[in-house]
Amino acid sequence: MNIKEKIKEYAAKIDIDLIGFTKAENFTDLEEILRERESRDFLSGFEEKNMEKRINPYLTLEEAETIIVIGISYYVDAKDVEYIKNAEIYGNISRSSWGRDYHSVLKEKMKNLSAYIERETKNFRFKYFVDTGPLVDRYLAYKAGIGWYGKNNCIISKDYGSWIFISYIICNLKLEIDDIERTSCQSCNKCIKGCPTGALMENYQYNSKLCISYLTQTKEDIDYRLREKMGNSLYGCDICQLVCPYNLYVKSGQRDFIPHRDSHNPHLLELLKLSNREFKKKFGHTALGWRGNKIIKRNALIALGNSRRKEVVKDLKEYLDNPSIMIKKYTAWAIIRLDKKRGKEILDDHLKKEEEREVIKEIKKLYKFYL
Ligand code: B12
Repeated sequence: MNIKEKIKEYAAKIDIDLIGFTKAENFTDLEEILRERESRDFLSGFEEKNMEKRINPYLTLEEAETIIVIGISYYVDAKDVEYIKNAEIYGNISRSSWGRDYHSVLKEKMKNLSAYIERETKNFRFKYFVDTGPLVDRYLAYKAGIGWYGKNNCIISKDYGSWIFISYIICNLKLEIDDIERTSCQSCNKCIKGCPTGALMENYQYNSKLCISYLTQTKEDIDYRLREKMGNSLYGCDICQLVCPYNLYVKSGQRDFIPHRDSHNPHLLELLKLSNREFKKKFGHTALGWRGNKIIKRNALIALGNSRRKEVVKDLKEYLDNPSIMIKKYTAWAIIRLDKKRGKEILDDHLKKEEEREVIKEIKKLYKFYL
């Protein structure tokens, strides 16, 4: 058995669902895609900023020869999830943040796999990354034959659909490379039509600044009309994957991603009450932990504003006195969105004591927009 076969066999043994090999080289075709996105102001700002580093693997590992790409399925079977409460009063957390933080799950796999390769070869030099590395994960996955580019921008695998995380080991071993996956999306366009904010377009065009997943993560102020389209999203968005026919019959993934109790579908009013310590306990081990209590609370206020449950206005009032200006502003938005008449009464009353100019200005802006 040659070394590539051995690596594949070991990978399967440690529950790596997909593995592929591609050549380390200058990715000039990728540069075009990235420049196009940049020029249209469609990048999210969460990407690696140094363009050279994204397309030139030698800047990461001088002696790079091959990039070993792995895919791990995070699809969780319905029977393994506590009942998902659809009532508007519960928030939605996307599947990529269910269960254990995928960064640590995948890092463990990479550590294990590279230790194996180290034992089996001489002078093995390598670096591995999950999500936050300099290169473009989907591009590498595509080149290594893990899957094809879906119209929803996600890499879709024949067996696992798009519910896969990607990571890679860039190394100095010369290994036989794999073919790309020749399948491609047909003309259903369900993801493009299904995206509530129009973030997805034809020809793989995508404006990340409109993507609900981005909106739940950004610290920038969110446009009122976009807030209205966020529904009950607390972190991430799965709409363009849930509507995808390639995701209908897929194999289940690793048990690590089974969510603990209601951590995928929390009660919004309870979420608003969490202290930083309680937030850490509930979400610290998940992929959304890094975003922090305040932004997730802001998203909970947006979700409550979209809930159509007028009766929660009374529970929201206390957040107008929150020490955070952002929380005050989004509370005012939620109140007026839920109930214009009662909301105006509450906010008029609040204006009598509010001292923050930014909050006063926001309330006046809300009156102008909604009343
Ligand atoms: C920044 C980022 C985001 C941003 C912007 C997303 C985006 N699409 O750019 C935000 C916060 C919005 C986000 C959201 C999500 N993300 Co994200 N994100 C990243 C990150 C860190 C960089 C992405 C990037 O470089 N974008 C720039 C564009 C140009 O690159 P790209 O996304 O790879 O786009 C490819 C295609 O669009 C295609 N393409 C573009 N134009 C054209 C034209 C033609 C002709 C062709 C053929 C192809 C093509 O080529 C591009 C290059 O690979 C990567 C990890 C990484 N370091 O690469 C994860 C990553 C892409 N995210 C991931 C996930 C899981 C998600 C979410 C599903 C999470 C969620 N449930 O909310 C959503 C999906 C949103 C979507 N439909 O893309 C996974 C994707 C796994 C997969 N199966 O594809 C990654 C790879 C993380 C990981 N290591 O697993 N993400």
